[in-house]
Amino acid sequence: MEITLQQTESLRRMLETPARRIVIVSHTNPDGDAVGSSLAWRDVLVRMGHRVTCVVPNRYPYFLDWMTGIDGIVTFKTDEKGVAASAIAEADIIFCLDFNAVSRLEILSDTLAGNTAAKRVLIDHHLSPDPDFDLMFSYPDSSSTCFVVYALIEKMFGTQIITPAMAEALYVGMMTDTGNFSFSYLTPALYRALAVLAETGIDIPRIHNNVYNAYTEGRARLFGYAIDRKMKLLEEGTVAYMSLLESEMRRFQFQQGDSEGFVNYALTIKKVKMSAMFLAHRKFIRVSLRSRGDVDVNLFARRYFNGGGHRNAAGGKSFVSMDDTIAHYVRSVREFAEAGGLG
Ligand SMILES: [Mn+2]
Repeated sequence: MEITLQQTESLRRMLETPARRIVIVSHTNPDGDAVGSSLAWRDVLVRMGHRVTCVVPNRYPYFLDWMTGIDGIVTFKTDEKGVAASAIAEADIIFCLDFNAVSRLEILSDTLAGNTAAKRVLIDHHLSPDPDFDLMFSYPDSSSTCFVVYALIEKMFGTQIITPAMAEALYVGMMTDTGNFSFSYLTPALYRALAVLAETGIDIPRIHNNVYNAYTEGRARLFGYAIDRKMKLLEEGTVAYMSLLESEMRRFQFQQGDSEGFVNYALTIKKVKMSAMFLAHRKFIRVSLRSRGDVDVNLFARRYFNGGGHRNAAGGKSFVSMDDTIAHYVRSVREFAEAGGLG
C-alpha cells in the first residue's frame, strides 16, 4: 500500500476550512471493518472541526454494540426522521468506506446518487473499484479498510492523534477482516500498526472477547445445525457449501450477523479449498464465498454470481430459488474445476 503525496494533498485541500458537512457511508450488512473504519475516520474529521454523520444501509451486528460512539451511526433502513437522507442531501463530501461501488449500498444507493454536488472519496480495499469517485484510496493489497484509514492517519496527521477509542475501532476492523489475523496480507506494516494501536493502552483480550464471544444461544445452536445438517461437499470433498432458509433462521431466533463465520468453518476441513454460504433474504439469496491459496473466489463470484470481492473472500447474489441457486453453484463449480480453477 503506497499512499502518494498527491493523494493526501488532494484530500487535505478538500478538507481545508471552512468546516465541511461530511457523510461517511459504509456497505450493506456492515461488519467490523465497515463500522471500525467509519468510527475512527469520523473521530479524525470531527477533531478537525467538521460536521460528520455516519450512515449504514442496515443495522450493524449486535456483537459490535459495545463500540465507543456506535450509537451515533445512523441506520438508513430504520431512520424514520430522515436524518441520513438530509445529511446526504446537504453533504459537501461523502466518504465511501469499505466497499467499491455505490451499488453495494443497495437501499441507500439512490439516496446517495441523488447528491451530485458532493465530492466522493473512496477509502477501501476491495478489488476493481468503480472509477466514479473524485478521489480514491483503493488498496486491494490491504487486509482491511481500517488499515488504510490507519495509513492515512499516519501519513496526514501522525499516529499521535490516535486515541484509545480510535485504536479500538481500528483494531476491530483489522482483527475481523483478517479472521483474527489468519488470512492473507498479514504484512510487517500491519503488525507495526498494531503495535502503535496497542501502545494507546487498549485492552486486546477484551476486544476479542466482546466480538467473538458475545453470541446468543440461538446462534450457537444454529451453527451446530448448519454444520451438521446443511453442509454439503462436492468435488471429492474439496468444495463445500451450506444454505439457510428464512424458516431455519427463524427457528434459531436469527439476528443480523449470526451467520458470520459460518462460511469460513468449512475451510477448517483439511481438504476443502473453497466454501460457499447461501443465505435467504426476502428478495434474493446472499452468496458468500471463501477459499484458500490460489483458488480465486473473486473470479468465481464475478463469473457466476454477479459479485466480487477479494481472491479468498468474495460475495454475490442470486435471484432464483434456493434449489436453483444450489444447482447453479454445483454446475458452476464443475465448470470452474474443469477450467483449472481449483488447481
Ligand atoms: Mn473490509
